[in-house]
Amino acid sequence: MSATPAATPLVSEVDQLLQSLGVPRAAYNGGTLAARSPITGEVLAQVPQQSAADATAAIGRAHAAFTAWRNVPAPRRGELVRLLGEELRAAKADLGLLVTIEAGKIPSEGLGEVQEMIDICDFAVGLSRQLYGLTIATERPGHRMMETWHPLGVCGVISAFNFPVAVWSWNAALALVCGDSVVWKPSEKTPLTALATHAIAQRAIARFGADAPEGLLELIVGQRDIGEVLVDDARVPVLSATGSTAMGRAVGPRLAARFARGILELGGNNAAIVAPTADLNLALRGIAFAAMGTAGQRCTTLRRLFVHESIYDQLVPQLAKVYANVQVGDPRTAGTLVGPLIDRMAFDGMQKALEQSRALGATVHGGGRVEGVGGADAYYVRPALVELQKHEGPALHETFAPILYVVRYSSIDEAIAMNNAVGAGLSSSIFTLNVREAELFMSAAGSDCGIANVNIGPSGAEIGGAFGGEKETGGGREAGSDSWKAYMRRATNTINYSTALPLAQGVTFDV
Ligand code: UN1
Repeated sequence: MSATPAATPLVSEVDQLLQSLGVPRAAYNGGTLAARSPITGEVLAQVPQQSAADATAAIGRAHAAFTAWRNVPAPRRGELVRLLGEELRAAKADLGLLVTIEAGKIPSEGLGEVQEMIDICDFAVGLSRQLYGLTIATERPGHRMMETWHPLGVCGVISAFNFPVAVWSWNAALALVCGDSVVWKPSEKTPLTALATHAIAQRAIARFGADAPEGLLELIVGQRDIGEVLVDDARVPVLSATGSTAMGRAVGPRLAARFARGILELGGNNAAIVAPTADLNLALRGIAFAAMGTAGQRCTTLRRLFVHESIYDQLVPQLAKVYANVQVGDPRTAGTLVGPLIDRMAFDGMQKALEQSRALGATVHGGGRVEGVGGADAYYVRPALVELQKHEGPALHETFAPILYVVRYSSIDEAIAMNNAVGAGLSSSIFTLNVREAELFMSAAGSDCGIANVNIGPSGAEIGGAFGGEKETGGGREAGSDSWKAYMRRATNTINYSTALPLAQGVTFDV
């Protein structure tokens, strides 16, 4: 057992927040997982961790819950998600602040993350009356064909530190209306926001009443071993996993070995093209948010910028000025736009990528540690703008930090080819007022990513669209559009209401 952290102002504030959010003190005291704030680097709480056996037991409870929940009518299931949305609205300020403290986001982004949870709840409530299947024309007289969508089972969710609560909600809100139960393993870097979200969800369940079985929403806090239990348990037919491509490479084959569905949301190496006709003022603002927002720690963060040679010398010096002046610091300080990196590992990874860039002869603006904010274990950096002669080296891989690589291009085909010339395929964008370029970029021969935007950056998607990407991003889709189908199983039904038995394809079989 570890000691309770010393009661600094931040520790006391977090304790008060967790109390007002309804988290029992036993859930964040006396355990072995140190929950930290990247703002100061200090330990906020000692969270008890679950073992592999605990995880298996949680899956057992969730599986039992599923067998009851699947029989509750979908619109009634939607009512639970409506209550969850209500509870999230009531808790928005506190949970948003806790996201700021535990993940280091500026307040508008902390609150925005909770808003994203509320949005997906609203979407899922409507969806609970729209889980439509097709009716299908049959070739046989006196027959009817249709498809029905049924609940699938326990949905596992493994989420990352950078969207510590929204990613759970994209999955949980859909899974719940689809008739599935959920077992959630949050990042070990952000257990407190997970505990708070779990408490909020339990309030919704309590208000909903007896139709919600025990075990419907399970939370397991701990290390990789309990994630592996979720990956391997045959009672988990669908697993949503958000994290690195390396994690996906480990998870994907194990899911495939037991024919489970993976909703994989892995790395991104997102690019933007700035074309000769671009509205440069708008592009500048779009690039700044997409590349520096969330301190470069979104999977949709803009990491590569392709600037047409005719405007390079106009745009890039302006961008360098924005990079030099953006306020880096404690996210709670007014005016701060760039908060801390999550931890030392992120800082080291960033410095390594910058060294590799320098070795290639790149011009590096910024990128150094900002001293004098937080403590020795807090890592603040000035975002880096890296002018590369060629599209090469560290630009070809995701580094989860605020580094924007800039490369010149001369033809749109060359720019699109560079956009597509990396392993990841999550998000992309083009700034142009030329409709031919915009349409080409979004066409079959254009960007190969799951998200392709025009005149906005690659990050900050709304929940209404399907979210996810191709290639090494893993192919999963979450949130809006028809992403719900991954959480259900489809049955095709053929009904014969005649007295004859005509066979399909003209086959005869007279006995
Ligand atoms: C993530 O970084 O894991 O599109 C998700 C966005 C956010 C979601 C990011 N709505 O940037």
